[in-house]
Amino acid sequence: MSYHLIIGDKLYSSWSLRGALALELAGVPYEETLVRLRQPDTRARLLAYSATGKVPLLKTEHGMIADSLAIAEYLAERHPEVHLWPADIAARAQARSACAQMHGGFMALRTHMPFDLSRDEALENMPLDVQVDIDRIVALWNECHLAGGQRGPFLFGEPSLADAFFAPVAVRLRTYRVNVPAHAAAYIETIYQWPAFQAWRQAGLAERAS
Ligand SMILES: N[C@@H](CCC(=O)N[C@@H](CS)C(=O)NCC(=O)O)C(=O)O
Repeated sequence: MSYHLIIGDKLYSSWSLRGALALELAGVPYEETLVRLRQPDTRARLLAYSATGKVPLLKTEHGMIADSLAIAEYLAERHPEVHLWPADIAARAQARSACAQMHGGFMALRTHMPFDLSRDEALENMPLDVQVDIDRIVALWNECHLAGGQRGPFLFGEPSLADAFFAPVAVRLRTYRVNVPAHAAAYIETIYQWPAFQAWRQAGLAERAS
């Protein structure tokens, strides 16, 4: 099998980060192509890979897969021995639920707190709907820890696809200097200590210079 991941800037593309972390969790080698976003040729370059015009994209022996959640599910199905989802069915259901909520929601957070790994500044005014999203996410993380049996610092103990999906949220909460309860702060630190994330972050910060 061979994988080719097409991503946007590591500094800015939160969905690409999710796809890359899913591949890192799977522990499989892959080729990576970075298409810089917000450039005059971005759309044409993305359309050359997929009619969706979006990243991440994963080229596989079963065709081009668009969308981070579809990529995650494909890898989980393709590499069952790795347990990208928690092994326990109840925990797995909650992990899927959390990822789906992230994938389809928290629009206020996504709109008002764009992903930027290099940011280190609070919002001047925190809109109420963003605070509502943050409060819900912090509660959701706690629910995940409970459903996962609190067997480790990641959402379901060991790193899983749920962490791939919430790593960009951890980045937003840290880079916008949001005050969060201790359990959420500990989880954000867990993400920042995760080698797979650290490698992406370092590469993202290096993009600023190029
Ligand atoms: N639902 C999609 C969202 C993908 C998405 O919106 N990606 C953004 C970058 S993070 C993109 O490709 N934007 C195209 C552009 O900026 O030209 C997923 O989960 O993969």
